[in-house]
Amino acid sequence: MKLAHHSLTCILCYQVTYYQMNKYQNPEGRGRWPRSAEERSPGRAAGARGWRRSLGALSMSPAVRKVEASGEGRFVCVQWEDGSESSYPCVWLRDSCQCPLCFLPSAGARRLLLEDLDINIAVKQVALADSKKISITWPDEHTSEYEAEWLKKRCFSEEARAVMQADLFLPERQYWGSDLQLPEIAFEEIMYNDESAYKWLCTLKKVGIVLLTGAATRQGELIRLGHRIGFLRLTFYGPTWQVQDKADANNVAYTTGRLCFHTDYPVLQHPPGVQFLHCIKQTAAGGESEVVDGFHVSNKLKKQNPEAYQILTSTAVDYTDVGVDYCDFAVHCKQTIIDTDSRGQAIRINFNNATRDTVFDIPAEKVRPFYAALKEFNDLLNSAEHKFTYKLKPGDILTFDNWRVLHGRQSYPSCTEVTRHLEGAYADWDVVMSRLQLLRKRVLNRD
Ligand code: OGA
Ligand code: NM2
Ligand code: ZN
Ligand code: ZN
Repeated sequence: MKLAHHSLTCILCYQVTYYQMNKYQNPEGRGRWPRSAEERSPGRAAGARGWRRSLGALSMSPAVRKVEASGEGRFVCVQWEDGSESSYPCVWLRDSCQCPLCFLPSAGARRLLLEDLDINIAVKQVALADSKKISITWPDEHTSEYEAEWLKKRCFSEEARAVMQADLFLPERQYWGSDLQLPEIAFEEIMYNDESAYKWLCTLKKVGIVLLTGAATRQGELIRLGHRIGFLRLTFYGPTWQVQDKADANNVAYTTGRLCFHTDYPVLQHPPGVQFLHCIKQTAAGGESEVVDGFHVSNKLKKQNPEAYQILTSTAVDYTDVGVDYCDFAVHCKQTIIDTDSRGQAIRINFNNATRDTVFDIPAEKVRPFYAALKEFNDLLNSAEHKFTYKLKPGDILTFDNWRVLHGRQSYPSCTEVTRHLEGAYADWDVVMSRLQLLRKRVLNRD
């Protein structure tokens, strides 16, 4: 009864499905992906090789030569015009049905419930609707259609998956040391020009640091920058925060003292992914900024002293921050100094020596080896080969990956007047990556 209704409705909706699927996936109904950025604006796409590479992988408008069921109907095998083949598990095909009963196009989300998915499902019939579309009839007479291009992108081969994942997560990294050529873009450019904003965020993801120049030397510019990407990350130090020498400072950053290499806010379970430091006023003497590529140094440590690396990637360190600012706070958290992914690659550094707690929840005999490992990491961070020094000028906004780049500052003379003032703010990588993907679609005409 339910099934009959389901398939009937599905057939009735078919025209709608077809239209909505296209609208969702390719609103302007283009037959091919657009030209490269370089083609569209010659000379403006310097450094755009990365864009073209990913475009190349997506620019195919594949045609299907043949489609058939295989593996006792548990797979659908697509033979492409170029001779290659892709095999799709039926359970995934059924789960991914794009009809209006199974999929809500306005949300781009699955309506189908897992309860209603038969994981042993096999196709009843599979056919080529045309060279750009396949059609499947399921045992309950429900029918599904899949566009060739949509299928090709979702091919399960290792290579195709790698292309798709690279497109979604932009994992490419350019490691650097003291030789860093600090990437620079004019602040107003990224505020009003999508191509510049796209380049800013691509570089921020790949290199981990970009200097924006020529901002007004007043508070509030980071609020504007926050609106440009979406929104800023609020913390206990406020929506934005003022780095200057303060009486009864509630953080070591708010003194004139030297700050050794750190990432901000490892006391939060999800430390801010991106940090902005806007120089409003700079002291004549001292106050230079230092930055270092924490991922590059982690790789070095792993090679140089695997045991130290093992300690720093496995020891949970206690952090604490107690005080009053935006509101009162008493925060505690455990973090490993170096977070790694399932393949052992460093994905986040969590190190601020100032907020590392005196409470240390490890057996006494492991304490000294931990300090030895941390010292070795710290020595590598500070080596002349790895650290890059730059003195911010009023109007500069340093933007950097707070999960990757450790930063510090040299001390400067204390004075009754404020001689140095930075406004700071955070953003989450979720928000930044979201803006990056939207800009990419717009800049590359891919919406
Ligand atoms: C901070 C910080 C750097 C500086 O506020 O966390 O690292 O140059 N400031 O003052
Ligand atoms: N400030 C700069 O981990 C930290 O305490 C970083 C945060 C005070 C907002 C400093
Ligand atoms: Zn369906
Ligand atoms: Zn800091």
